[in-house]
This record gives sequence, structure tokens and C-alpha cells, in this order.
Amino acid sequence: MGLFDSFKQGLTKTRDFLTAQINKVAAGIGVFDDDMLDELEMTLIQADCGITASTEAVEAIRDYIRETGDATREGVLRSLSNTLASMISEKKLQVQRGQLTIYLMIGVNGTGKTTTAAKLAQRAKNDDFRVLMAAADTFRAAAIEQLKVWGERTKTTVIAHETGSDPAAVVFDAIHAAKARSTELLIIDTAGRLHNKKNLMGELAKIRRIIDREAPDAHLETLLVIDATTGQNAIIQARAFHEVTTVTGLVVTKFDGNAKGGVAIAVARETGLPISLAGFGENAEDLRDFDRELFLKALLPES
Ligand SMILES: Nc1nc2c(ncn2[C@@H]2O[C@H](COP(=O)(O)OP(=O)(O)O)[C@@H](O)[C@H]2O)c(=O)[nH]1
Ligand SMILES: [Mg+2]
Repeated sequence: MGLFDSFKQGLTKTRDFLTAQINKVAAGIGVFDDDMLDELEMTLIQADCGITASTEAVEAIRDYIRETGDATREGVLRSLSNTLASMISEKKLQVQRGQLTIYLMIGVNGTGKTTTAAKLAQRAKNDDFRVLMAAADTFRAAAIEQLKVWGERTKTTVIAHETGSDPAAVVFDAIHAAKARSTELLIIDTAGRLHNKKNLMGELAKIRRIIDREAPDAHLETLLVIDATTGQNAIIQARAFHEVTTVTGLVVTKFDGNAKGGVAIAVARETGLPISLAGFGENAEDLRDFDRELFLKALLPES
């Protein structure tokens, strides 16, 4: 399935909801008035776009109508699409041949860090890159085991220590293994214990220090994984992680589930971070580069 169709399928419920609401408000007198724009704002909030993004989008539509006198469904939708697009940036990730790139996967438990790490390994393997994974979620035995299973499935070596060991020590070993093997992509899976922010901060800071010290020339991407089905919680998580570490890109997972989709807009707007990847399932192949235009086209009603 192409990327547009994947987005379209995943976002069916949200798009149908937005379409129904927008048609409902536009059906009356054919053009949008003040009350209808208020309703549109509520609709965007209900679609998980977040209060900031929803309010700003509708403000921009009001400006557009004031300037052009065009309050038609088409005009309003075009203005909405343009404003939402301006809130989202995208950033494609690239591995460089013959150099070391490191992906540090961070995010709350259950968002899809480990699965995305495996998907990224699979993708880089498909492109004939030399790949390693590091099991730096040492908190639970099952987490290490899960990454090892993915290592077997994707034919990727996994550097792991015992349960309960220091994640930074795993990262240290993994970087040295990467150097010895001329690895081009090292993917570091981490634990997401957000309930203990101080620990998390300490852990991530220590991992960062090791990377900076042991692999100063590597290209590092710190990827924050967000579950699209978690609604406004995703914003709170993104803020918390963004506060404790420098995030360089967002991964939004579970677009195939019953995600409302607007979450991607909310988090992008709240953090100002670019979205790099979108997850569409539980298999190693279910990962795509995020595409803002296709995402918005799939999310919004047809004009
Ligand atoms: N439907 C769907 N499930 C996903 C996706 N990404 C991850 N999952 C599932 O979400 C659950 C948690 O994923 P996991 O990678 O273990 O999350 P972690 O705790 O952040 O490492 C697992 O059951 C995954 O199979 C996705 O894009 N779509
Ligand atoms: Mg995990």
C-alpha cells in the first residue's frame, strides 16, 4: 500500500468525523459564519489537534475570511490546510555510507520504541547498511528479550547486558562494537520510565555523555516516539521528554489503529519538532517517512 493510502486508511474515522462536522456547519447557509468557526474549532480539538493548534488554525481562517471575503467551504478548507501545514515540519532521516549514525530511541513505555528500532534496522538492512542494535532498556528482562527476538527477525546483532545493568554501559559497549565492525547505523533502544522524571533525566543524560565522549563524530538523532492513539497525553509526554533531553525528531506510531491523527499536529505545534517517521503496524516493514502533504490530504475532508 502506498503512503497516502496508508494514511487514508488509518485516518478514515477522523476524516469522516471532520467531513461530517464541516458539512454540517457549511450546509446551513453555504458559508462559514462566526458560530460555525467556533464549532470548527471544537471539532479540531475533538480530533486531538490540541487547543493551541486548533485555536490558531481557526484564527487564521478568520483572518483569511476578513481579507478575502471568501467564507466558502473550499476557502475555509484551503486556509485550514495551509495553516496546519505551517505548524508541521518533516525531516527525513538518512544513514551515511561509511560513517556512523546513531539513533537514540526515547519515549514512554508502550509507544513503540523497540518495534520502531527493529523497523529502522530492517529498513537500513534493506539498503545494505551495516546495522547494530543496543538493548539499553535494561529495566525489564522482557525488554532485552524482545529486542533480541527482533534482532533475529531482522538479522541484526544486538548488544545486550544483564537485566538491571547500567544502560550507559550497554551504550559504551555498543559504540565500541560499532567501531570495530564499521557499523553505519547503531540503534539504541531505551526504557521510558516517565513516572520517575529525575531517574529518566539522569539515565538519558548519562547515555548522552557516553555517546558524546565515545562517538563524537557520529551523526546522532534522538528520536522521540509518540503513540498516535494516546490523545492529549502525547503532548504531555513530548513536553516532558523535550525538557529533559534534546530531541531531534518525532516518530508517530500506530496510525493504523484507531488514532485520531490530530495528535501529530498537536505535538508538532507544541514542541516545534519535525516529524521524521510514521508507524503503520506491528511488522518490521510497517514504517514510512512522514509526509506532511499526504498526511493532511488524508486527514482533511476533500474540498
Ligand atoms: N498497530 C500498531 N502497533 C504498534 C505500532 N508500533 C508498535 N506497536 C505495538 O505497540 C506495543 C508496544 O510496542 P513496543 O515497541 O514494545 O513499545 P516500547 O515500550 O516503547 O518499546 C507492541 O505490542 C507493538 O507491537 C504501530 O505502528 N502500529
Ligand atoms: Mg521497549
